[in-house]
Amino acid sequence: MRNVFLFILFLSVMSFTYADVICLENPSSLGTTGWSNAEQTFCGDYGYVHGMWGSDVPYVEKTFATSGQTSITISFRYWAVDTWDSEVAYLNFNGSQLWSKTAHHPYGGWAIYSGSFPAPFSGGTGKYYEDVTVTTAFTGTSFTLRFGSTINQAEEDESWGFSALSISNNVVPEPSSLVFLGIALVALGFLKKRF
Ligand SMILES: [Ca+2]
Ligand SMILES: [Ca+2]
Repeated sequence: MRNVFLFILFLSVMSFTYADVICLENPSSLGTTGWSNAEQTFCGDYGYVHGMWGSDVPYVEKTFATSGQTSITISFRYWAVDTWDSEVAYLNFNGSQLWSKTAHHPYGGWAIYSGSFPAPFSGGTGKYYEDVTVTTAFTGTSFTLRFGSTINQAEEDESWGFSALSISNNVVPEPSSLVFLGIALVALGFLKKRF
């Protein structure tokens, strides 16, 4: 019997924080996603990415609804292709920079993509990316993500995009789970007195 209550207590503690997925973009089918620029590129085996864009599209945005959380976790792949020249890739969260990374060909510090991918200037060799996961404290009900790049040349020379976006909100406990925990604690105390 005591083990049962210990298990209930364990479940109650585990339920104190949990994550709800509020966005999950699958590269195999992005669909209509509501970004401020709808361009997508099919990249063979990898699937679809948002972009690719040159300096004519310096950023794209989308606003997401959320509730009840203490923080937001965002994962994505950022693509930096061809001949960036010390320009900056970034993600802004409600106007504040949450992530950034400088790129300068030949892209020290970036991962090399070996699959097929559009890279017009380099003839398919200058394909780089960074897989990013960031978490930011946030208790509001909506937020705007802005992916961008400070590149200053056309897509034929240097380009950017992103893919595989997933967002989860890290949720605070429901009052019901606190009641659950309270019952478990009282029961434990009762059992301790008995045995
Ligand atoms: Ca360039
Ligand atoms: Ca440039």
